[in-house]
Amino acid sequence: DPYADDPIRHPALKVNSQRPFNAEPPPELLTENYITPNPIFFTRNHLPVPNLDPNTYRLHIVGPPRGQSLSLSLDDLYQFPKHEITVTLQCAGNRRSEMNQLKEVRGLEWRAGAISTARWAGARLCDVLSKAGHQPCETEAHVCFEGLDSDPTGTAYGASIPLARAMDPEAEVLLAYEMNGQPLPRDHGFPVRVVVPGVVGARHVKWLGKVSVEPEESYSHWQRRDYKGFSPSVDWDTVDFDSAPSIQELPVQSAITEPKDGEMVESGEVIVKGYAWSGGGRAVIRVDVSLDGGLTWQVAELDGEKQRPRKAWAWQLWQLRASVPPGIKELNIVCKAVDDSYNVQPDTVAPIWNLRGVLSNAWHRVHVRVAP
Ligand code: MTE
Ligand code: MO
Repeated sequence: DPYADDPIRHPALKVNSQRPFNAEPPPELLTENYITPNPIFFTRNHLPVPNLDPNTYRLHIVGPPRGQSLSLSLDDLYQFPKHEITVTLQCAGNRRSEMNQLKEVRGLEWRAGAISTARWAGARLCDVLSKAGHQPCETEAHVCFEGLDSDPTGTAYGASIPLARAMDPEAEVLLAYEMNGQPLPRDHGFPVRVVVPGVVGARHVKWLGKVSVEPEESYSHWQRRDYKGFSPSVDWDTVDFDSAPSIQELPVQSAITEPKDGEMVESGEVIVKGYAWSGGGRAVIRVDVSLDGGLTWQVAELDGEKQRPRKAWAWQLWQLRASVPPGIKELNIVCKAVDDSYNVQPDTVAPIWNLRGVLSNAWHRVHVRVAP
């Protein structure tokens, strides 16, 4: 069993698959803290978790023709200026289960918990690439990452991001060795992972082994044959993965974490809680909540670390206290967020349905009954 050496996990996690391990925190725990505690941070593994020795660990940075390749120990990585930022990480498949309800999609049945937030610390990728002699370049190029996890054929997890993002100090792409002040937990990439603020989880390569600059995107399955969006009309017989760009920055997202679907709430007043986030450093400027399925709206209170313009890498938690007039027997609670480009979420799933169930960001809906 290649998974026999996987780490022990927190019992509160809702497991979507054991081997490889994929799990999300229950919604009410997800928004209990602005910073997600490491043991309940959602986990998305495609392969067995490698067990890496920090003393012999080396990160291989391939240099350009007139530069130098680097083989960095953890101590070498600690010599670069330490950069710490709060970043929300979201899987492209977050909320896939809602797409699957409409029409079958292929993928893990994530509910709204394939998203979490941590303080990440490490070396900036641009500093390490510069040390190897790389420069921002005008022609299009990509930084390819390879994980040290691999399948039985020896194929490693891999992904890439554009060189322009990697070399931009303002984009704050990290080679992270700390998560919430601790060494990375094994499930989250020990000893080193990539953190690409504002970008889909799939590019945040864990157990990082190799970084290279290439004229083309990574040839990895997960860059080229997955994590792409398609029209609702495309099915598995007609899909052409080369026709769509890889997902990088994610669209605006929000979800309700309390109350839970199907719950009974007290009459008089209801407290609705949730999270909201947008990709590409776009800040969430507002969350609208409806208790009547979208007929009328109230503006929720936002809470969390103040985000910098163009660098809003972390989510906002939100809350709404609303009165429930007597006689109301049920509530159709809906939330939708707006980001600082005034991007909004689509009201229903059907027009964004896609065969892989990614980018599921329709208005989030929760139905509750009201206690008499
Ligand atoms: N990196 C490696 N090496 N192997 C993986 O399976 N999964 C990716 C990414 N990096 C993955 C990886 C995906 S799809 C996501 S959403 C994030 O890791 C999840 O990170 P987390 O498990 O720390 O939440
Ligand atoms: Mo993912």
